[in-house]
Amino acid sequence: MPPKIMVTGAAGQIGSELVTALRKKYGDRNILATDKAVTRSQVSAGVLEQLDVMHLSSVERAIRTHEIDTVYHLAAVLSAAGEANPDLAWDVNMDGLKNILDASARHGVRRIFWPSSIGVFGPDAPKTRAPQDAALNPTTMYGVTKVAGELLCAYYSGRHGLDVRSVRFPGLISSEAKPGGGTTDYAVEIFYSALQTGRYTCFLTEGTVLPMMYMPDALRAAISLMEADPAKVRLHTGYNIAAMSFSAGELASEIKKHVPDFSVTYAPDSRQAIADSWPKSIDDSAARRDWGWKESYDLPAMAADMLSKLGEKLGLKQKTFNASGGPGRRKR
Ligand code: VAH
Repeated sequence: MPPKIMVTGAAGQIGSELVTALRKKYGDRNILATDKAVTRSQVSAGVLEQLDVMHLSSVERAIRTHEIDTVYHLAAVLSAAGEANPDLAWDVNMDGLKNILDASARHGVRRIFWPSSIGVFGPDAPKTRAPQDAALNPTTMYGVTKVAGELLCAYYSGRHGLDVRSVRFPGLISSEAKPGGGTTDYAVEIFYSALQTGRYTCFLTEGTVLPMMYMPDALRAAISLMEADPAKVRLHTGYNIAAMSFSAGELASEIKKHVPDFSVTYAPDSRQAIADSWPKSIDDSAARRDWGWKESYDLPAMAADMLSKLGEKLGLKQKTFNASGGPGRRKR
């Protein structure tokens, strides 16, 4: 019997691709895609339903009406937007999550996925291979909501027996919906600029190294964690997961292998301080051991696939971009 899944934040960077993957895997009729901001045509086409996770009664009604037994709760305010509006970040990221947990506990939801982030780490965490059990002292409101969210999920797991599962996503790179308000957004914007204008001004320094992951790997991580045998899911806070780490300059160089005339200048802004507070790489041995996590894309394979997919999406006549490194070669 396939699960009846509700996705919140379904119009966002992760949600838009996750809904497609879930519909393909479990069937369209078993996936309820919701978002706060939806257009009339999206609703009439049955693509999205309007749902504001800040309204508990609306969340309960959606779960009851559609007999939801599984929730992927993605609606959130990201790090840079959260620093610009900390109150909004707290309200959406905390009250929204608590509404999902309360409604799930009241209406028999079987399993919940909620994305944490490497934003939980602060400047005092090890910069290289930050461990699963590092002290979590974030210096952003986003990070505070992710630490508090992990603790809230663990509390509901213990107190109400909710099966809540979570990973600490690194920066995510994707070709469908653009991210909004993140510190790692540069790693998506740069691809559009390479193909559309041939030049990009990066808001982080050339040498800024951050943990990153290609969206196909992120979706596979979420779905395989949700399908893992409960006995193997030891943590109900957020599992560290990793795929690659690279600097803004290394990403620019990889793109230039395909777009030789591409030029990048670096003009760090307020997001640099956020990036500087995060680790450069992550130790994800717990996820590998407990539920078999392993990435498929490294920097060359991701860049080639991104350029190819974006070239098609933007209707640009581009040569096929051949991955210079095969998927699955681990780059740290
Ligand atoms: C952000 N993309 O930049 C998110 C992510 C690790 C970064 O959590 O806020």
